[in-house]
Amino acid sequence: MTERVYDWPDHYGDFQWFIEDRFGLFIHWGLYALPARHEWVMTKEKIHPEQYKKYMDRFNPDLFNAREWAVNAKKAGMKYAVLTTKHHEGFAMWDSDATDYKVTNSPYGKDIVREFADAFRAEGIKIGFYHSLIDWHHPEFTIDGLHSLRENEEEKAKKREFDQYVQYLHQQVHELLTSYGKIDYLWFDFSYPDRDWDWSKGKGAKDWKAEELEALILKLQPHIILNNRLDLNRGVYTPEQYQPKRSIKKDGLDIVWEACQTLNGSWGYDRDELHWKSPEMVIKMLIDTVSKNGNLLLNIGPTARGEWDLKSMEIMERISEWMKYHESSIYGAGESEFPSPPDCRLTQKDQTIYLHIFSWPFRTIHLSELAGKIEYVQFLHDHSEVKFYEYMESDIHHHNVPVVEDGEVVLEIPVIKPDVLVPVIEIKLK
Ligand code: FHN
Repeated sequence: MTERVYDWPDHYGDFQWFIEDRFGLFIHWGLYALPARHEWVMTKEKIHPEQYKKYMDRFNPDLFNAREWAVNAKKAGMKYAVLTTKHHEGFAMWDSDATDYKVTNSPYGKDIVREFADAFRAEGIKIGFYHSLIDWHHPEFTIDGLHSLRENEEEKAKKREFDQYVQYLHQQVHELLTSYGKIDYLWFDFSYPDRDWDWSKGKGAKDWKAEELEALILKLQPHIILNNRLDLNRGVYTPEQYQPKRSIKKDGLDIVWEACQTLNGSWGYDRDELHWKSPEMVIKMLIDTVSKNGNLLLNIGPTARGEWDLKSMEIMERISEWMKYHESSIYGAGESEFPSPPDCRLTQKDQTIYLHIFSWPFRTIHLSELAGKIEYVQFLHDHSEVKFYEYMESDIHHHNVPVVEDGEVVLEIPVIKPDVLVPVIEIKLK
C-alpha cells in the first residue's frame, strides 16, 4: 500500500498516534448541564452573566465518577478523550488562579479537570483539553453578535479592554498545560473572523494573538497536537455535524482530520433534545470516517449529577459490543487503495482489507481489481471462512451462476445477515 504524505506543521507534535487511534470521546460538561437546554443556553436565552451565575451556586455533580467514565470509554474502544475545560459560558472546570468563576468555588468544590486527567490516563486513554476562545462571562471580552449581551445597550456602551481578556486566555492555557501532566491534544473552539454584524465583527487569530499562544503551548508541551480552530490554517481539521464526502486532501497531500459528532442534536446535556442517532448509525459514521482516512470524536454531554444519560449509555454499550469484534478494522486503518462495492465501506491496513457491509445483499458481493490478489477471506466477528471465486471454471454461464467480470472477485455470503450491527469481512492480500 502506498505511503501517505500529510500536510502537517513541522513544529507541531507527532500526529502518528492520532491517526492510529482513530476513535475519541468528546465530553461537553459545564454549568449548562443544569439548565439542560444546550450548551449555548446562555446566549440563546440572552442571560446576563450575573443571572447565569445562579448555576454555579447549584453545580454539585454528586454522582460524578471519573473512573466510571474512563472505564466506559475504554470499553467502547475510545483511545483519547477531550474534555471541555471551559466552554463559551466562561466557567473554569479546574482550580484556576485567574478567576473566582470556577468549579472549586461551586458546591462541588473539586477540580474536575484533575479528576478527568487522572482517571482517563490511568485507563491508558490519551488526554485532550477543549478550551473555548469565546467567553461570554469575562467582563473584558468584547460584546459581539454571538454574545449573550448582544442586545443589551447599557452593557454594549461600556468600554472593554479585550487585551486584558487575551492575557487571561493565555494565562489559563498556561495553567492547563503546566498543572495536569502530559496533555496530548489541545482543542480550541472557535474563531469566526468572517462574521460581521455591522456594529461588531467576529474574532480570529489576530484577536487571540494566536501565533503567540501557539508558541507558548508548544514551548510548554512540545509533543502536543492542536486542532485548526485558532484560525492559523493548520492543525487537525475538525468538520462537525456532517460526514465529509471523501478523504480530505490539500495540494495532493493528506489532511489530518476528525469528524466531531453528537449522539443527539446537542453537545451539552439537553434533556428534551430527542434526535438520537441509532447505535447502527453511529457505528457506520465511525466506519465511514476511517474509510476516508479520518478520526471520529464522539460526544457525550453528561448531566448535572455527573452521569451519562441512559440513551447515551445504551449507544455506548452497542458500540462496545461491535468494537469488541471489529476494532482491528478501525485502529491503524485508513482509506483503501481499492474501490468499494455498493453499500459498503472499505478500510485497509497494510495487506489487509476490511469490507464493512452497510446493507446486506443477497448471496454475492463483487470486488473489483482484486483478481489474483487475495489469499484468504473470513468474517471478522467469528473468523468463519468466506468462500470466493475469481473466474468461471466452466465456459457455460448457467442461469443461476453470477457472471464474473474481468479482474473481479466474487464473495459467496450467507443469505442471513450475521447477528452484528455492521458485518465486516476481512480480506487478506497475498
Ligand atoms: O459553539 C461550539 C459548540 O457549542 C460545540 O462546542 C462545538 C463542538 O465542536 N463547537 C462549536 C460549534 O462549532
